[in-house]
Amino acid sequence: MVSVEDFGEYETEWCPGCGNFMILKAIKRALAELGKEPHEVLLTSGIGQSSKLPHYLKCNVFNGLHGRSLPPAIGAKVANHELTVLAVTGDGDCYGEGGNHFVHNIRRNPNITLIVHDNQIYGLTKGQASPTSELGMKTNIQNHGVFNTPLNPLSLAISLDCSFVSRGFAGDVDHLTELIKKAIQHKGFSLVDVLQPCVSFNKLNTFKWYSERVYRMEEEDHSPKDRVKAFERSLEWDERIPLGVFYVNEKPTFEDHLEILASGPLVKNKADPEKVDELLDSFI
Ligand SMILES: Cc1ncc(C[n+]2csc(CCOP(=O)(O)OP(=O)(O)O)c2C)c(N)n1
Ligand code: SF4
Ligand SMILES: [Mg+2]
Repeated sequence: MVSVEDFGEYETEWCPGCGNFMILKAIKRALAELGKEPHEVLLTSGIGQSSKLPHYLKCNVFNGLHGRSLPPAIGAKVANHELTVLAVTGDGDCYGEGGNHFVHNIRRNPNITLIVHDNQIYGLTKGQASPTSELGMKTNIQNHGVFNTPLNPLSLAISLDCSFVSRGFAGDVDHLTELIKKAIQHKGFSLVDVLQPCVSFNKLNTFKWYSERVYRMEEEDHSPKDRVKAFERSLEWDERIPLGVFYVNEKPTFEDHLEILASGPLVKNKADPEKVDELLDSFI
């Protein structure tokens, strides 16, 4: 039986009280409750406070460039589709610098889970506006207030017909754990956007601010199969902010289209040097 302790306990560089701690806790709990062994899991990330998360649990890890958590995730998934692959990223890393990878991997639909620590700020670089920062929020750089229209990741994902779209809150670890479990179990590209207070640099979207607004969508109240309703729901913000699974659309994954994977993971194929020679010769 797998336990949370199997994923280890490490010292972090996060500020005391940061929402990242709860996301780490929820990921460990979700993996343990699903019975995933550390060696069966790969976490990829880019650059940011959020992207440090894979350093703080025991499993396979690839920490790459800013905005680039998804390319190694899909590469690894194709090489070994038996791996449980999670890309862990921040709102800047995923929706800003990595925006093109976000859009096009939704279209590809690899069977991976994307967890976005959405603190509505660039935390690591000390508090510049990110794509999800609120209009009017003042920062050291945006000292007259943010005037770029915020990006709504859920609406964007639903408009692209993303296979699984959800939102959690770092202040509700039980609910977030269940969401991450559902996202991992879903076959296809699964987005978990997590509202995560940054206690050092985002003085607007605090634990109190989120707690006063977030609510769990109940199953009888929302059907994730209805794309138009899901889109409408994704527009709810300000006074009330819904949490839960917004949209689900089961469809073939990227790996399903790759016939070569039908006989098993590529990593289990024995290398045949003669075939490599034949291939190289064919280019002469
Ligand atoms: C190409 C590139 N541009 C900019 C940076 C500087 N940089 C590093 S982390 C970061 C912002 C991270 O913000 P986010 O992804 O929201 O993560 P957080 O720290 O808030 O968790 C920036 C701008 C970089 N490392 N590489
Ligand atoms: S700067 Fe913000 S996001 Fe980064 S560790 Fe500190 S509180 Fe967390
Ligand atoms: Mg951020």
